[in-house]
Amino acid sequence: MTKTIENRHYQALENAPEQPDEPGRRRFLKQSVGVGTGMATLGATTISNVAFGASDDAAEEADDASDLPDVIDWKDEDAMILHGRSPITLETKRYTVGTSGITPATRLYIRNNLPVPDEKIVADRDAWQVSIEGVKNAKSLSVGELKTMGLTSVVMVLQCSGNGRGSFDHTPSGSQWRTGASGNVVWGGVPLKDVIAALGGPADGMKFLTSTGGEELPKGLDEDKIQVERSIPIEKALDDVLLAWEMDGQPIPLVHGGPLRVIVPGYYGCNNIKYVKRVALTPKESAAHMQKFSYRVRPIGVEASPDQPTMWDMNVKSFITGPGAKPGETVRAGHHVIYGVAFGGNEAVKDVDISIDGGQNWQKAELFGADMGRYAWRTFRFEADLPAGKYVLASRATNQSGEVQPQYRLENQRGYANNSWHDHALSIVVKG
Ligand SMILES: Nc1nc2c(c(=O)[nH]1)N[C@H]1C(S)=C(S)[C@@H](COP(=O)(O)O)O[C@H]1N2
Ligand SMILES: [Mo]
Repeated sequence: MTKTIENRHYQALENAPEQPDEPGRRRFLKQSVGVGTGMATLGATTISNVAFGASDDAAEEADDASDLPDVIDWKDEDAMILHGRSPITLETKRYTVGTSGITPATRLYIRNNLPVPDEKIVADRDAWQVSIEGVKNAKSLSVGELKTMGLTSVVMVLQCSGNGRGSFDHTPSGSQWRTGASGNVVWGGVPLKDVIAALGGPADGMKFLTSTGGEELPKGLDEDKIQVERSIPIEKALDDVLLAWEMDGQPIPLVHGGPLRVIVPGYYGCNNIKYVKRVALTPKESAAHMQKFSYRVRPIGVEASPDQPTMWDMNVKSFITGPGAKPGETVRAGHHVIYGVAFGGNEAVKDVDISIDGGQNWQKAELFGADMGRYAWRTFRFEADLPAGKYVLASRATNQSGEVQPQYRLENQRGYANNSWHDHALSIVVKG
């Protein structure tokens, strides 16, 4: 492997040098970001008035996803925005989300920190080995063996921590995702707690679950810096985490983590380790850079440090997906059904309010269709007569514990956790 390629991999994980501070247009909000436990409050608050209009049409047209790399040539390229080929970074276009609730594999976003492993790892899926550590009887198990130990499924929103990063004024480093680094996916596998119980239960003093990705690491670099490894609290690990081999009714495609993936319902994407080769209960969080310094929520200009909140549980969020979200789409004056998706984060969504005037007036939307459980997103609809004119359609979700989607995002260096209803509003023009 050449030096250039190594450097590129390294950079991808390190997320490139950070942008200098851009004073003046920052809004630090006193609000919970909904990540981690004991979430801190960041900075003081000044809300400046920004112009409404969150249309992402122009940007979508700029990122042509035709001629996709072989390993993902089965993706529905018309539905995708390509942010990067190496490592692969692919987003779902907002208007293609659909109204039946599930994200088909062909339209699910992709985020890889390192090159996708060779196809040979899915040639014999049942032979894939995962080392289970930090239990009384540590052992390496094959996927075939896991399949004899238990079975469950969960519908879950998979969402990248940086989803919505494209709205931040300070242009945080990383992919400029709009709404589409998210999808609602059915996963099938074995409850991790059943596997742990079968191996004698947790060893003494364990406080975290640390999972390691099975990518081959570029040689000559510090492993701790590039290893894809994340830790989550052991309470979550022993609750509803899965070791999954199936996605949307099929073996997990290679790019999405087949043969085996850790699924942490309600937590951000980065915790759902693909091609998992090691699942360990540990006394401490991983010492890998990805755990210690990446995915830390910190004020703009502040260095990353392990005492900052990490991207664990997701916050409440929703976005409208139509009508009018498709570039060039004509919306005619008359009766319309406005629709979208809403999710509660680490718990179920309770309500969605809709505004057609940029947040001045709100009315209840109706949750419709299949309720796929607390970790899934829920489709919502709202009927309105829309005379010709300009509209700013906004949605604002509330979850079961009463957490409401805020008007403004929490400003932070890396552009994580954006659930601002204002940033996700959709500007449409209705023609007579
Ligand atoms: N092994 C491994 N697991 C990984 C990653 C990775 O690069 N390697 N990326 C993580 C991140 S940041 C996200 S957002 C999700 C993306 O999952 P997807 O590509 O299936 O959509 O996978 C997570 N798990
Ligand atoms: Mo991510």
